[in-house]
Formats: sequence, structure tokens, C-alpha cells
Amino acid sequence: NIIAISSTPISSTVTTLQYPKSIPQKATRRSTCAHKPLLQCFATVDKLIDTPTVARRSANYKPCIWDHDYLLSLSTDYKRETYARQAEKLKEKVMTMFNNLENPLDQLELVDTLQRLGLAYHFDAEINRTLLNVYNNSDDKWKEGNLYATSLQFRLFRQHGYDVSQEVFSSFKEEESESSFKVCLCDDIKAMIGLYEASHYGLEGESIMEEAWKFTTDHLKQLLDGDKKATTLDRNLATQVKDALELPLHWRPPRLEAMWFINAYERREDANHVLLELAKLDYNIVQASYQEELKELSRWWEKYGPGEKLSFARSRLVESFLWSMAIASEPQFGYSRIINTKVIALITVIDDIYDVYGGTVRAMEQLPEYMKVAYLTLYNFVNEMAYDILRDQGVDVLMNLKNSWVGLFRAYLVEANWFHSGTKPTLEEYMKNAWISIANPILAVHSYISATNPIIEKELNYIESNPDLLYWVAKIDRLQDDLGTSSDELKRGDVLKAIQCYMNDTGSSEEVAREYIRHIVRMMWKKVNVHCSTETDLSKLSIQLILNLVRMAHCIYLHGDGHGVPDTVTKDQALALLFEPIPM
Ligand code: LA6
Ligand code: MN
Ligand code: MN
Ligand code: MN
Ligand code: MN
Repeated sequence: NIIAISSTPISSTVTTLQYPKSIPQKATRRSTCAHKPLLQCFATVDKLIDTPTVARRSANYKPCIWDHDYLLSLSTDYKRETYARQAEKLKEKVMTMFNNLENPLDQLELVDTLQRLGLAYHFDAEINRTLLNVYNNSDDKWKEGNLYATSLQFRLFRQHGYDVSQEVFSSFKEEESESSFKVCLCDDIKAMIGLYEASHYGLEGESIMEEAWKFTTDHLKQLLDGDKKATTLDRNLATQVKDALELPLHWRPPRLEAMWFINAYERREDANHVLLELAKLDYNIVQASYQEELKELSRWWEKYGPGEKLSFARSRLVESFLWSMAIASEPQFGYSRIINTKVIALITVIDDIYDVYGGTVRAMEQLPEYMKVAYLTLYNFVNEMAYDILRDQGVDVLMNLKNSWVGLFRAYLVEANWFHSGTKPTLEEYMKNAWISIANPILAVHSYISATNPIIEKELNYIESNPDLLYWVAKIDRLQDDLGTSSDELKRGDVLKAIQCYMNDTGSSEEVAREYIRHIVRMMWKKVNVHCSTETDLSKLSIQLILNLVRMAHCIYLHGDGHGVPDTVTKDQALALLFEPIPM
């Protein structure tokens, strides 16, 4: 009998600190978990006291690699006013470029380049005006028979919510065959990459888009497969193909793409020097803000983080900052980055507590000290955030925040119970819970509240109801996490994750299961695209916050557990994104 809800009153020291005795329940959509108040969910995880027969498992995570003093010592020249003035001058030059370009293809390329360089937020009005003009322009000559131009326009239109049919690609298909593109198109690698990128904007049921994906993926893979063609492939182009196959543009968080693309753009012979200079300058100026935020966060973490009391749990402040930066990267979202970093750093610790110790019920006063510390840190964080928002906006979000944590802990508890009872859920049963335990619903609530001013109650309630867009994003996020982390998790001792559930369901090998999961991720993206295009209750900002979350999952788990294992690709990315300015 692992779970038995304790009704023991919380101790007097605890009550004077005004712990929430219980938190009002709010039904979570598609959640099958039993309803339990926050404190009980939290108390349930301890199994240290009088359970000597249960071996204490170890998570075996490596310690944090970023030193507090190092973070506090960060400093960059780019805080200086002269750089901001220099950037203003360059921005004016870009404004005139918009006015001087006449050909729609040149205009769209400018939009695309600005987006990829991470500069789009300076030119929102110009970009919107340009796209609207091209959309309303009835002259199609510039793109007729041009697969590259057609693909670029299709991708940008869909990205910005314009209605554009997959039929724009019909003329590039073989006449007699329903399902194949003209083979002669393969020689144009730029067009192949363009169509490949566009194909990731496909919607459910669009057969031309599915065919475009298959056609371009097969062909681009062949180019890299070391046959005769590959040797004649230009090096820059080969890198471009490899990067695109690894992660399509639509799946990349804008700030990480800026880091990668500035580097790639610099190597291009036709690079525009005004754009390049502005991109580097802006990147470095924004990085200076990140560093200030990180210092504030590091002081908080040094004081409230797990430290030695929770040595088995991950301390991942910098990695958590990378998530929050990917979700909302523009300078004006500093508060949102502070909040989301704290949320993710806390989740990372609490997830470990549940993964490693989850199982039996304890009343609050019986919790070991480190658990009380973790609980109080969370309690203070939630109250402080609610206070900030009340002070700044006059809106009381305390219950919204608490409810989102309750939802997460309920899902954690279900997994802990599965683990301790040796239950092997089917993939379907697993996913019904796992899209919540990946923490996307909670992050969507905290992202919305911390990045939006004024907060609109109706929109907040809508996000809390877990709309379809968020539901599918959360599923993808969970599957990406499982692809990256489940091998180690199983060795460590954890509930079966998606890959293992599928292997159990079907008797297939791990390789087949992984291939299947990657396939359904791509199918789920079509649903995400559908819901993005039909979503009317969410602001553009809210949609981007949600999309960027899942995009970061694609990046961080691309080469394994980039969140949990500190000394990996993530370390290099942190250096490039946060600590090292790009040489001008
Ligand atoms: C994932 O760890 C973890 F701790 C996170 C905080 C995931 C981050 C997810 C976000 C930010 P782990 P589990 C959406 O792979 O136990 O241990 O759920 O999570 O698989
Ligand atoms: Mn790589
Ligand atoms: Mn875990
Ligand atoms: Mn877990
Ligand atoms: Mn995991």
C-alpha cells in the first residue's frame, strides 16, 4: 500500500509560515490522476523515513559546471551606450533597404535573412507591410517555375498566418504521376532545401506537402551519403544540407538559429555587410542583458538552490536559463526569463525528488529538512511572483500559479506510483499523463503571465484549459525528452518512457521504436500547424511562447540529454549564447 493520503495536521512552525493547507482543485483536461492538494502531493514523495527496506536509489547526475563566482564576474563591453547608438544607425540603413527593393523575391529574402539573423523584432512593421504587399500582388512572374521562390514565399506566408494552398507546388510535380515531384528539380539544391523547409509547414491531410517532405529528405540525404555527387558539393552547401536535415528551421528556437545563422551567413560570399554587422552587434548587446539576468538568478540560486542538502538532485540554473531564453529571447522579456528560469530550475530538482524518492505518503512535519527547504523555496517563489504581478498589473494570479503546480505534481505522482508498483503502462496510458509531467502546461501558464502585460483573464483561463495547440506541443516535448533521456533513465530506475512503452506494446526493437516516435513527432507537428493557423483565442505572442518551448526541446535533446548532462553540446551552446560575444 504505497499511497495512503495522510490527514495529519501540519505542524505549528509550518502553520505560522502560512503554508497553504490545501489548494482548490481544478479539473485538468485529459488528466486521469486522482485529485490531491499540493502539500500532500509534495509530501508523498518522501520515502526516507522508516522505510529501511527500500533501497535509496541514486540519480547519478553530475554536479553543476557553472561556478557562482564565475557567473557574478561576467562582464561585457556591449552594455555601453556607443554600441546602442551604432546599432540605431545600422537599423536606419536597413529601413532604407526595405524601401529600395522592388523585386518580391529580393524583399522576401530580406525578410527571411532578418528573421534568421535574429533581427526581425526591430522590423516588425516593415516585415508585415512587405508580406502583405507581396500577398496582394497579382503579378506572379517572379516565382513562376521557380521552386526556390515558391517555397520561400509559401514558408513565410504560412509562418505569418497567411492562407496559402499546397497547390502552389502542383506545377512542380510529374504530370502523369499523382505522387512524385519532377526529378530534374533535384539539381537545384537551393530549391531542394527551400522545399524541404517549407514542407515542415504542412497540415494534416496535405498529401503534396507530405510528398514534398519525402522527396526532399530522400534527395538531400543522398547528397550527403558519400556517393560521387557529394564530393562535388560545395562545403557551405553541404553544411547547410546537413544542418537542415538535423533540424528544420520551423523547429528551431529563433535565438539559437541566430547564433548558428550569423556564423553561416558570415561565410557567404554574397553576405550583406550592413545586415551582418547589425546582427552581430545586436546579438552582443542582447547577450549583455542575459548576463545581468543570470547574475540576479545566480544570487537567488546560491541562496535557495539545492546545494549540498539535495546533492542527488540536479542543479541546472544555466541550462534552465537557456530554455527561458529560447522561449522569449528579445530584450524586453527579461522578467519572463527570470521567472521561467526559476520554474525550470525548481522543476528539475523536484522532478528528481519524485523520480528517485517518489512513493510513500508523509505529513509535512515528517519530511526531512531538505524537502522542507525545497517546498519553502517553491512556496516563496510562487508568492513572490503573484506579488509582482499584483503590484504591477493589479491582477491576482496566485491561484492560477498554484493550480499549475498541483497539476504537475499529480502527474509526477502517477509516474512514481507506476514505478513502485512495477506497472508497465501502454504508450497510450503513458502519454495521457506524460504530456502533463513534461511540465509544458505549467510553463505555458508561467510564460504567459510573465511575458504579457496587460494579462487578459480570458486568455489566461484559456491557456489553463490546455488548448489543443498546447496539448500537441506538450506531447512532442515529452517524446523529444524521452528520445534524449530515457536510456539513462531506465538504467537509473524510472518509469518506462514512451520508447519502452511502445516496445512493450508491440515487441519491436528499440531502433524501430525510436523511428516510430520520430515519425509521430513529425505527424504531431502537422496538428500543431493546424492549430496555429486556426487559433483565435491566443495572441501571436502566446503562440510563439508555446512554439518556442517545443523548439527548444528539439534542440536540447538532439544529441542526448542536453538538460541533465551538463558537459555536452549544451556547454558550448551556453558559452556561445550567454558568455562569449561574437567578434565584430
Ligand atoms: C527533464 O528532466 C527536466 F528536468 C526538465 C525540467 C524538463 C524540462 C522540460 C521543460 C522545460 P527528465 P522526466 C519543458 O528528463 O523525469 O528527468 O519527466 O524529466 O523524464
Ligand atoms: Mn549538431
Ligand atoms: Mn526525471
Ligand atoms: Mn520524472
Ligand atoms: Mn526524461
